[in-house]
Amino acid sequence: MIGKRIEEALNAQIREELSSAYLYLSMAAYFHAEGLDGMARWMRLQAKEEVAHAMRIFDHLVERGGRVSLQALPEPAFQWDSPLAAFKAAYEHERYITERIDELVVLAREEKDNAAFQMLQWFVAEQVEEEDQTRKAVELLERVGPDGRGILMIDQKLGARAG
Ligand code: OFO
Repeated sequence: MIGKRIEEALNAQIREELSSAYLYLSMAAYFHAEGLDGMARWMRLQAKEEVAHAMRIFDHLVERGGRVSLQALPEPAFQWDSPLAAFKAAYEHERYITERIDELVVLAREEKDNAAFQMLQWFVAEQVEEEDQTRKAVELLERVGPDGRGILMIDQKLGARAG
């Protein structure tokens, strides 16, 4: 059986993961509207990954006799000034999610909840990848600046992300 504090914190993290999916879907819609279908595809895949992250925690709660309680999601931003601004926002968002995961790890330790602690180790590793991917996209976009041809090349590159 899972403790109340961990149960509440994991439910809050389900909301964070689904909020991430919502944010990235909004970014996908923005990229489609800009004619950047490769970046849109990247974001759509990312949104799917975020739903899978939420489901990992969902399943953990179910398996341990906890109660999943879904919460309202904040409305994501609708528009960004440029592809660079969108990917910067994605990178900042991932840094924020890493902080949330780190706090959960501390809580699991405090509560001596080894099962949650172990489950969260997957997320610790995943966040390294999430930050790395978004930071690399930011670096590429910074390198080309406002050059349209460069942006189209990055669009193609990001659109080739494995699904
Ligand atoms: Fe779930 O890793 Fe991104 O937010």
